[in-house]
This record gives sequence, C-alpha cells and structure tokens, in this order.
Amino acid sequence: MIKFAPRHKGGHNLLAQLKQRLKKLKEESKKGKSSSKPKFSIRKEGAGQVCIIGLTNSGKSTLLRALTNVDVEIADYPYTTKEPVVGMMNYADVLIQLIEIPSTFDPDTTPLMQTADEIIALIDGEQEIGNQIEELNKIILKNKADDKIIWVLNKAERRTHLGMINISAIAKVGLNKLKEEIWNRLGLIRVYTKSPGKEKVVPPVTLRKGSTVKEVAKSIHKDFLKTFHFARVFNSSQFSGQKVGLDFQLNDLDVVEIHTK
Ligand SMILES: Nc1nc2c(ncn2[C@@H]2O[C@H](COP(=O)(O)OP(=O)(O)OP(=O)(O)O)[C@@H](O)[C@H]2O)c(=O)[nH]1
Ligand SMILES: [Mg+2]
Repeated sequence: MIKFAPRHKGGHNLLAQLKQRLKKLKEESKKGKSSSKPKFSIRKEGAGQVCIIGLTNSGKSTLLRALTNVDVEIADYPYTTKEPVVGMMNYADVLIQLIEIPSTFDPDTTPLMQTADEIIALIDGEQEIGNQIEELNKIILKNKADDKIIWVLNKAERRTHLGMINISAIAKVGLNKLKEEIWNRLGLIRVYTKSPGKEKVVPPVTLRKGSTVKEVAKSIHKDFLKTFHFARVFNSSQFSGQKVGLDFQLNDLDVVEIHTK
C-alpha cells in the first residue's frame, strides 16, 4: 500500500499512517522472533518421557498406537503425522509418556528431544538402513540427544538388524522387549506403599535407583517425615517384614509399610 499510495498532497496523511503501521509491524515481528520458544512444550506426565523419531512411514504412529492405544492416524503415504502426538504407555503398573515427533523435523518440535528422558530412533526395515541412520544422527546431534537413543528396527518381519531391537509394530512382535528396555533405561524403581493391616496401594510410586524409605515417606506427604516412627519392608528376601529406618535403601517392587508415632 505504501508503494501505491498517492504521493500528492492529499495523500500525505495516509502515507504517514501506513509508514507508522509498517514500523509497528516490523517491531512486533522482531519481538516475536527474539522471544520465540519451541511451539510445542509438552508437560511431562508419568514416570518418564520418551520421543519417537524416524523417517516418514517408518511406523512411528503404528508403534505409538500399539504401545499406548492412542487413536493416531496411520497411513502408507508420507507425512501423515503433522504435529506431535502424545500417549501414555503402561509398563507393569507404571505410566510412561510417549511422543511421536513428525518426520518434517520442524524446529518447533525437535527441541522436545532435548528434554525427553529417552528417544526411540525408529528404522524402517523396508528401506535402506544406512541412509536412515545417517539422517537421524544429524537430528540427534543437533539436539544433543546422542546419549539417550534406543535404536529400533521396525517391520522386522522383512529383515532384522543385530545391533537394534527388532520389532513389528503392526504384528505387535518384540514390543515387550522394547518396553523393558525403555523402563530399564529410566533408572527407576517401583515401590508400593501400604498402611498397616491394609493392601498395598496400586500404582506404585517411582523413585530413582538408590532411594530410601525417606523418599517414599516424602512422596506420600511432607508431614509424614515428622510423625515417622519406623517402616516395615516386604519383599522376596529373607529379611522381608523387618523394621527399618528412614535411611533404608529400597529395591524395585519393595512394599513399604510406614508406622507413625
Ligand atoms: N510391514 C509392516 N508395515 C508396517 C509396520 N508398522 C507400520 N507399517 C506400515 O507403514 C506405513 C506407515 O505407518 P505409520 O505408522 O503411519 O508411519 P509414520 O512413521 O507414523 O509415518 P508419518 O507420520 O507419515 O511420517 C503404514 O502403511 C503402516 O501400516 C510393520 O511393523 N510392518
Ligand atoms: Mg505418523
């Protein structure tokens, strides 16, 4: 409009207004850029957050659906998934959040890889493998995620790869092994709590390996520490049911019964 605004005297006012407007728009767009955050920040839920990356059609949505039952579109044409899709996976009473990252690798969505606990790099068993690893590695390095990758080969009914977890998302083969790997890498333990004379509470609390009774007590309620008297820990060991204190270190699947004063 500035270009075509009349330059004669009567048009001065309009021209001035337009220039003012342009200046404002330029400032706004600059501000927008400097404060630009990733468009997608997905609140962590559950015991851990795992992204699924892979080239288009590798089967990310099929895997997500198989692990979480989330109703995501699956199709044999490329770039079906255009925005991140979130689902919750249940692994032995624990919920873990899974996110499919669209294969467009848009800078709005790839930063999700930086905050995730783990990343599944999904390779399409029907396509050449080397290229896929190379392409994914570029994105992985850009997002400093190389220490949290689980390499998974999908469509393994066609071919397998020795260095990867081989699955068929469509036939639901190999998924238990994958779930186990996801859980193991989180470095967590599941601890059940119970009140004296009651059944254990499901789901369990998840804590870092090496956690003690103190962390369990705190996870129930902050005041629990003040009134804590002792705990009994039930497990498969010969010491099951023994009285322990706050510093007692717990193992996966221990049941903790807290007694208060
Ligand atoms: N043979 C075989 N086909 C599969 C398997 N998993 C997925 N597919 C097929 O691969 C195609 C792509 O699957 P999607 O799950 O949509 O793949 P995606 O990676 O999410 O693809 P985009 O979102 O489009 O990037 C579909 O036709 C699926 O049926 C598998 O384990 N074996
Ligand atoms: Mg998809």
